[in-house]
Amino acid sequence: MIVALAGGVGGARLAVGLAAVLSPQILTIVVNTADDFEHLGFAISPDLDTVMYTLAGVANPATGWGRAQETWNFMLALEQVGGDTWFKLGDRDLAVHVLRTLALRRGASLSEITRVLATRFGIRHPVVPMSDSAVRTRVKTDCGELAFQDYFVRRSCRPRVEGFRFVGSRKARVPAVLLRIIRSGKVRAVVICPSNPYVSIAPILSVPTIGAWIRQRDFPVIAVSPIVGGVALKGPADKMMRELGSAATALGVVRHYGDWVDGWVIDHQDARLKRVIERQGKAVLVTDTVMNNRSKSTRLAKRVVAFAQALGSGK
Ligand code: FO1
Repeated sequence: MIVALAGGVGGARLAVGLAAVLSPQILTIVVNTADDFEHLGFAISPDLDTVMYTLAGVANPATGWGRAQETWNFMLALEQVGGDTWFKLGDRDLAVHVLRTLALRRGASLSEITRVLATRFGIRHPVVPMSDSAVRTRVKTDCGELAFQDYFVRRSCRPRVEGFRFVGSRKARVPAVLLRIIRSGKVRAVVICPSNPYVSIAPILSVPTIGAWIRQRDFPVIAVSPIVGGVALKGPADKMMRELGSAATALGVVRHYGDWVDGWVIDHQDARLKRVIERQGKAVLVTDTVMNNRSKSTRLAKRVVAFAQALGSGK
């Protein structure tokens, strides 16, 4: 079995490629839920929805979040009656927020409603939240500590980041399906998708059972660098790295993750870093990591899986 850890857009795109290459019996996608929040009475799970919509082929290609062919009548009507419209909820997108909120209110777990929704979107691969209980990213900034969506959307990632807390991670309730996979001893590799190391991947690793499992692993962990040519392909990862004193380079990401990762996948643009990363004791695969269409996602996924298998046989 192969487990992929995914957050927002970058993670979703590699998840699509992995799902094209691996069967639902082999691949499980574990998704960050620390961006989740309650808004207008809805339980919102942005990264679960980005992964689900992207796998289903209905994600908005421009923004990476929300639905394609979206309309905004609800937002317009809400604005006319003085509602909060800083966090945009499209008319199609609303359907998932309503069903998830209703299910949670009736006592279903987040992993259960995620499984039901993914099935209804025709997704066959397991998409599993990292926790069925609330874990919330708090962003420490020069404007004080902010809730994640306040920092990310309302303030457009402008505040200077000083650190993060993942409130609730210590007592996070790992979904049963993920516990079974962890305890099965059948996992042959973990793939860390090119998501934001600080606010997409770190929250997943902060869940004690998941973090301990990966630390004591007997399989290779492969990570695809979210930084290409010194910039994040999407989102604030490079800005966060600079603000936290890391070099916003593929090497900076390697150093940031440290000994969690055995093999690194970096883009051709960063090929000059291969040797210095190998000197950190890592295996390195240099390839095209820019996934601007599904066939490139699939091609990258094929190479990542082959890389993982090569490292696994050596382990
Ligand atoms: N991101 C924005 O920058 N502006 C928005 O108005 C916005 C709305 C939104 C609605 C649903 C959803 O699932 C995601 C949404 N996002 C929006 C993206 C979201 O903040 C990010 O996807 C994650 O939290 C970080 O990956």
